[in-house]
Amino acid sequence: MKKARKPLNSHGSELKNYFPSSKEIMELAYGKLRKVDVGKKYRDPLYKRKKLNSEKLKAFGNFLQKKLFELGQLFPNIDEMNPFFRDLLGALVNIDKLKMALGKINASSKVLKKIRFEYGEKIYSSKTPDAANKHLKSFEGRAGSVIKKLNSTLKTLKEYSKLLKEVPTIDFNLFTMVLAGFPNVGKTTLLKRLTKAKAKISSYQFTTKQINVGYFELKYRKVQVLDTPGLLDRSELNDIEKKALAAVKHLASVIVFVIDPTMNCGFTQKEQFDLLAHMKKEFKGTTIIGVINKADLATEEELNSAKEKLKDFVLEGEKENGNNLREALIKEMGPMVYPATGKYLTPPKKS
Ligand SMILES: Nc1nc2c(ncn2[C@@H]2O[C@H](COP(=O)(O)OP(=O)(O)OP(=O)(O)O)[C@@H](O)[C@H]2O)c(=O)[nH]1
Ligand SMILES: [Mg+2]
Repeated sequence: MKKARKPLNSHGSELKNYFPSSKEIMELAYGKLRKVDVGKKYRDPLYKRKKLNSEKLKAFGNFLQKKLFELGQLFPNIDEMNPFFRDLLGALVNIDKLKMALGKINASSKVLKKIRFEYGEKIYSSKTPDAANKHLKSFEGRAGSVIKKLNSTLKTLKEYSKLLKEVPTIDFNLFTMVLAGFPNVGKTTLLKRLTKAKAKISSYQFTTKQINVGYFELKYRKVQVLDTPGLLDRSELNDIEKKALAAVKHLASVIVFVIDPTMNCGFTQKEQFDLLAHMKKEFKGTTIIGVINKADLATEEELNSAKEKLKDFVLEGEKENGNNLREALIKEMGPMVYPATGKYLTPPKKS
């Protein structure tokens, strides 16, 4: 039975395994070949040699074919991928190059299979033990050159496999809030206020380069928080920003747009509100909760100016400790029905 490919985000642990070069693959294959022994049960020298070499060819060829297959399987099937992962993958690697590399691995595996049968026949019909040895050697040479030609392809895949380890594990069934906003406004700080996620915070812009994931419970419901890299308000996105947008576009049950009303983040209020306006246009169907963060740092004037620009807002800062945002999210999540009784755990939203 054909083994199903695993989803993109389940590759983390496997990709920690060492990704071999073509030279290392050959060394492993020769290790398999050397172990082959047919014992003493065959008396006829020619028959024994043919049997031994056939077994060696099988061990050597099978190993190479299996190894290439396994390496190819470490990567997701791009055409059947979830749209979020596809967009994220596009920001991490060159998809065409990845497809080409996987295609080469696949084609080489087929070539190996073909020549394995070809040389298997030759060994089987050898007239002398020497001829059987010669055919085995030729097979080793041909298979070796197939693997050697893959060297740069394997290097590319090794590099890509490292990048794919950055892909987060995401539960597509959970209520998911995506933190978005300019760099340095406090998105990761909010993630940490709400969840126990381990993530890096610093006073530099673009601290978050990948998507951080955390979870917390709100009225008996598990909420997934995705903290994204900072976005700038411009049409040409870099790869870091593309990841943020992929999360917002495909995963957000609600977008939490974080605004730093002070100049502490390095951006003006105007720049941030312009981005918010663009996001509102771009993601019309998704609720955006505007959070005015760093309330502890902001002056009266800065706060008032931000509040004027937002019809509804949530005030956050060190003192608020995520509580105002929690309240806003409870409202947004709507009523929760307990499946066993059909009763509401949280009261239905009044419309
Ligand atoms: N005083 C104060 N500082 C804050 C608050 N929230 C965040 N900061 C500080 O602001 C800086 C940036 O915080 P981060 O959480 O890394 O910001 P970010 O939006 O995740 O930044 P990027 O990952 O670069 O996009 C850090 O120095 C934080 O300590 C807050 O509510 N009050
Ligand atoms: Mg961050």
